[in-house]
Amino acid sequence: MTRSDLLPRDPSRCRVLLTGASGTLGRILAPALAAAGYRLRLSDIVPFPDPMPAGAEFVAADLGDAEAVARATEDMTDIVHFGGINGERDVAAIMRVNILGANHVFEAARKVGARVTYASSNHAIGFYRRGESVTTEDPFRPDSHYGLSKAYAETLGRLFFDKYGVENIHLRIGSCLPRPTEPRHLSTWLSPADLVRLVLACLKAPDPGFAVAWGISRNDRAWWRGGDGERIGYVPRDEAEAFAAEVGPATDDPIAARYQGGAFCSQ
Ligand code: 15L
Repeated sequence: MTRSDLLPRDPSRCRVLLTGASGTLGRILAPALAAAGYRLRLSDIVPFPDPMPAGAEFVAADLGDAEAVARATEDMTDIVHFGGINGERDVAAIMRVNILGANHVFEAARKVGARVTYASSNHAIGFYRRGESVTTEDPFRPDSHYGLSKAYAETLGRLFFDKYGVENIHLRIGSCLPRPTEPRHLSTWLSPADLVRLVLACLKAPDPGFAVAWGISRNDRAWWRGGDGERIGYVPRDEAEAFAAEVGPATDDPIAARYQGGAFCSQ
């Protein structure tokens, strides 16, 4: 039995560690989760650049440092793990921050009985062709060492649920931007408001077990189907199609144009 079986998932009863708080998505989530009533501990390797949300504290922690991650996780009911390297980089850096870092996060979650909500990425399946329908049951086809690190963390989550009962939800995020700016985004867009809805659903879900959800808005041209989004209570509201007339030209890189992961496939 995990701690979340014992406590109602009411925001006032949850204490949430947000890793990567100083990154682009962390800075969207921190004020939104605080406004929803969550007590937050923000963490990153660089200071939080915005005014601290009400009731939040900041703890610096390097994901590659197991003890620092364990300290940051003390007393938490939830870890919203958005920290890490967010694009392709050399293997050693990805291994330390994303892969070893995910191990540190899951191990810390196991020790305190916290639920993990993880920022996975579409780049775990980026080598499917555009137009091909992909479900969360389909094999990983990472398009980069970055995408491979996301596939690794999802599989690590599977292990930690099956072996230790650590609840964890993986969000295969598409392109979280203020608005779609290129044709690929008409399939992959996640609006900032839907990102918040998605993470709130993860925090509130009564019994997620192990779950994988697509992190996209209501996109008519979405390539991704199924998954646990509906089961955990995620109801997206924004639609990429509303921006179809405004997006710029398609990429002229033939490899990027062929695959769902876009430029990550040709890097
Ligand atoms: C990601 O995973 C990246 O972190 C982000 O910078 C974008 O490239 C996004 O995917 C995307 O695929 O658009």
